[in-house]
Formats: sequence, C-alpha cells, structure tokens
Amino acid sequence: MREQLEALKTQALEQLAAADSVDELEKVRVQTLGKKGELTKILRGLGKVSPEERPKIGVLANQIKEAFNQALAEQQALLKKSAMTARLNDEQIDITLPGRTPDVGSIHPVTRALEEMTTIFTHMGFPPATGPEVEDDWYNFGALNIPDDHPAREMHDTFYLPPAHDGGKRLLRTHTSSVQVHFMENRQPPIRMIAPGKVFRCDSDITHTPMFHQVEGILVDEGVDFGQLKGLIETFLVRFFARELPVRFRPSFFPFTEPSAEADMGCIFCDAKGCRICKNTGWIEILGCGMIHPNVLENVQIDTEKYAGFAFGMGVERLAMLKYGINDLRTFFENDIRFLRRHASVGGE
Ligand code: 2NL
Repeated sequence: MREQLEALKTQALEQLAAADSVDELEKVRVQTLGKKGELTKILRGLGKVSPEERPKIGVLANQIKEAFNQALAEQQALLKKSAMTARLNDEQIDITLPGRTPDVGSIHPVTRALEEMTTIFTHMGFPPATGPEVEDDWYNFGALNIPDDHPAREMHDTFYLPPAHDGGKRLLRTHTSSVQVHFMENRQPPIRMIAPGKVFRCDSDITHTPMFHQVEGILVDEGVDFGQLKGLIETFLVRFFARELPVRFRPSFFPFTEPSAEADMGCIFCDAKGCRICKNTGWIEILGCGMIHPNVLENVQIDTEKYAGFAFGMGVERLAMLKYGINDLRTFFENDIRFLRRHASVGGE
C-alpha cells in the first residue's frame, strides 16, 4: 500500500503541474481527493493492512494530502497570475481614443424665454399664477366679453372636448386670460399678476402651431391708466431684449379691452433702417394690450365706479424667435437635437 500511495503522489503532482486551467486543476483534485478519488480508493483498503502498519500509512496519507493541497494552491496562483498577464496584454486601453461626452439636458428655448419673462414681471411686482388648460365657455369666452357669434368660438378655431356631465361646453383654453378671470373672481383690488402658460388653437401652418405659449398680465386698482401700461411694457421690452428700444402703441381692438392697442418695437435686426423681418417698416409687432373692458371687471364682481385695470398679452414663441434669432416657428417643436443644442441653456443662463 505504501508503494501505491507513493505512486499516486508522484502521478497526482505531475498532473497538477501539467494542468493549464483552473478547470483542469479542479478535475485533478476531484480525481485524487474526491469521494471516488484515487486516494480515497486506496484508503478504503486500509482494513487489510496490519494494525502496526495502519497508523504509519495514515500519516503517509495525510502527508500526501497536504503535499497535494499545497501543490494545488501553488498551481492555482500560477495560473491566475498568467491569466492576468494575458488579459493585461490582450485588453490594452487606447488612451488616445476620444472620450465619451455625457448627454447633458438643457432648457428648451421656449421655456427659457417664458422663465425670463416671468422673472422680469415678478421683479416689477407681477408674480405668476396658473390655471386649468381645460376650460368651459364662460372662463375662456363669456367672462371676457367675447360675443356668442365671435369667430374664435367656431369649431374650426377652438379645440372642443366632449361636453361636461351637465352638458356644458369644454375646450382647451385659447388664451391664458381664463387664468386671470379665475384669479380676479376670488379677489378684490389691488390685483397684479401674470399668467404664463400653454394655449391651444385649431390652426397649423408655417406661422401657427396648434399649441403655443402666452404670457398675459393684469393690474387692477384705483386710478390705473394707460400711461402706466405704456411704462410697464416699455420697461419690460428693454429688460427682455437687454437694450434701449423705441416702442410705439397703435390703436387696435379686442373684445376684452377698451381702448385697445398693439405695441411695436423698433426692429432689432436692422436698427429701424428697414429689412425683411420688419418688412421695411422699421417696426416689429410685439404684443396686444389695453384697459380692461368694464364688462369683464363686472363679470368678476369688481366695482367699475371705483376701480380700473389694464391688461396685456404676448406670444412667447414670437418673442423667443426675435430674441434668439430663430426664423422658423416650427423648429421649436421638431425636437431636432442640433437645434436644441444650438439654443441650449443650462442652469438658468
Ligand atoms: C395678444 C393680445 C391681449 C389681454 C390680452 C386680457 C385679460 C383679461 C382682461 C382683459 Cl382677464 N384683457 N388680456 C388684453 C389685451 C390683449 O393679448 O395679441 N396676445 C398674444
């Protein structure tokens, strides 16, 4: 049995030395020390050995086991090291490759313009308020003195939704004036606020999108006059475009204001010399405004003997196009990544 064991030792150690993978090492280990392994097999015959010899054989078997395990560990370490060396040689990193630039999100130019406008008005004492985008007929039209037969109320101008449970008309607001109606309804003067947000009109061509953004604002108090409105609008435009600008007011008409006006600013593309953008007039139409019609104030229980108000409204996309030099309205909504990157602003810049 002693010879058998010695032979096994030599054989097993040779097998270990010849193994060139971790898998093979494991195979050798199972073949030698496993339940059905060679060493186990030999030791099963221990009963036939004389009682004097038995402990000596036991000691020898243990020595073999130990020698085997040590050789196994050494060979394992060797294989790991050479595997690592091979990987280090194979998997070299090319440090001259360009890095991967992470995609960083940015503020959409419309959002940016909306936020800039909101900030300027807030600094002038007109904080923003919000309201529902789905309205009924009263908040969007009736309360604003818009007559029943006004074309804006037509199916092909306004998005109507299925009627409410009580049969009342429901629609997507066509201007943010409805927010101001809600706001005034719950308050008494002095009232100062703006309503920035999305509005919807059934209209789509090169200069119209079915959804766009507005900022409207109102001031209602004792002794409010048109001169104050002009001052506010001029100051706003100078701040928004960050330059001195001539501003003029032309008479106009809106059902919800009387008198009404449209404001133009001197063309910032040609310094009022005349160009394609201002159609050689030197002026660019920028917003609508006026003194709030007494009917509107009465609709929200504000005493027109005591109070007066002014209101204004402007399109955010239009102002953004002028400020950032964007010449096609549709580019705002195409989400072409090159356009978005070009007009990106990150972190409130
Ligand atoms: C435009 C014109 C305007 C208003 C909006 C308004 C709101 C209330 C009462 C009276 Cl609650 N008026 N808003 C007034 C005049 C013009 O917008 O061209 N917007 C893009």
